[in-house]
Amino acid sequence: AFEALTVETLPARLGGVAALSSRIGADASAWKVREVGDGNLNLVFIVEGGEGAAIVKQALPYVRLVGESWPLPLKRSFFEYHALVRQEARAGEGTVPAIYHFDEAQALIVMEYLTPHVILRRALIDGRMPPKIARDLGLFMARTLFRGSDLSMKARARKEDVALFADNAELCDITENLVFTDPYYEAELNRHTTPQLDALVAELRADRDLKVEAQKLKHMFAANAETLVHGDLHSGSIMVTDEDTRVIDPEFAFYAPMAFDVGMLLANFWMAYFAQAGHEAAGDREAQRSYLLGVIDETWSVFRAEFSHLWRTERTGMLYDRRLFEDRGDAFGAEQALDRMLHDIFVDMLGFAGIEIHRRILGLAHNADFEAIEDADLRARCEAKALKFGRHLAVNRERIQGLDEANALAVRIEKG
Ligand code: SR1
Ligand code: MG
Repeated sequence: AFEALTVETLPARLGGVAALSSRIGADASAWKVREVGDGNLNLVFIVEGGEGAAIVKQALPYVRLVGESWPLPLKRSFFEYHALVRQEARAGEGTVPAIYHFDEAQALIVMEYLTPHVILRRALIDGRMPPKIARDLGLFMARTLFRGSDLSMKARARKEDVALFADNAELCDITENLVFTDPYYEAELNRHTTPQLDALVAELRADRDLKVEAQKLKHMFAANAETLVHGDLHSGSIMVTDEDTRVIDPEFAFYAPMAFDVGMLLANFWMAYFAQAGHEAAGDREAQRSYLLGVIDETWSVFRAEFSHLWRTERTGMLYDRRLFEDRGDAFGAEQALDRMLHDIFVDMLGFAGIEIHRRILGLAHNADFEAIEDADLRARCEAKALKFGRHLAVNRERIQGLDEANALAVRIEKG
């Protein structure tokens, strides 16, 4: 039966797991164990032995952030494991942590301890500018999203995978409610930590156009099983050094629109941008702002270029079948179809980004970019700008011509 690990019980319980002891040292009584989970859902242990270290991540049967009153299936660990396997196969070794062992009954994954990596969100708050993230994340998204779709996979294999991940419904339900619905009414779980925002929050909750767009985006998320998305690709789900970028925590993996991962990621970069005024002590904030806008721009262009490359070289699925175009030369219609698809991803990405920004300020799950700003007036000013920007993206996304326009708007809002 499932039993949650503790710092005390872990060595005795996992001492016999060869995949762990062979890596970190066979004498489990000498292991040093720390629980370091600071996310909303799970236990995370760093286990150090004489010969190395590993991470043990274990799901709990409830939402850690809220407590036992909110049960959550242990099976999310199964989906995380299967998502990591697929992401590594699609994006390449070294893009996610290596997996050493999976125990479905105990809902635990033993995986690579990434060091000296830090969580990207923390790095950005501290004023660091990891140089490779845009390229690494643009490639990661293009490869996982393209190769998990009907553009690449065989139709039956993809349909079977859609069926497998369909059982991750409770995690999807969290996204469907916390991201797309709760922020736009007085939901019980909502909290905004800044009373100075009350008037703006009331205005947003009375904003008919915004509500309609939020529901339209929710409909897309729920009804468009386009590809296997990470499902929670924010800057807290990425670990970095200056040389290396790893995507972690895909327990929300599900078949959903490609634009969802891209939108969530860029939203978190835009939130980091609007939070800069609250972290002046950590360095040159103007330089950090330009860096972030550059990262947003480059992530999208790398995504676009790699997606286009895969489209031209790896279209092995049933969609946009080469035979349709090849009799007149592949560029005849395939390039036109590619342009349309990238345009749709771009527009939907902006919408998902706007909604993600709102939910991190108005909903249950906040982020440290804003929460770490102690001065409530300053925090409110940062959050209000982000909310205004998010609203514009969600409502006017079809009229935004490119990332330059979106970034220029962010700059205008930031400067007031
Ligand atoms: C109750 S879970 C809240 C949030 O934490 C996760 O990281 C996801 O972002 C989810 O929406
Ligand atoms: Mg997570």
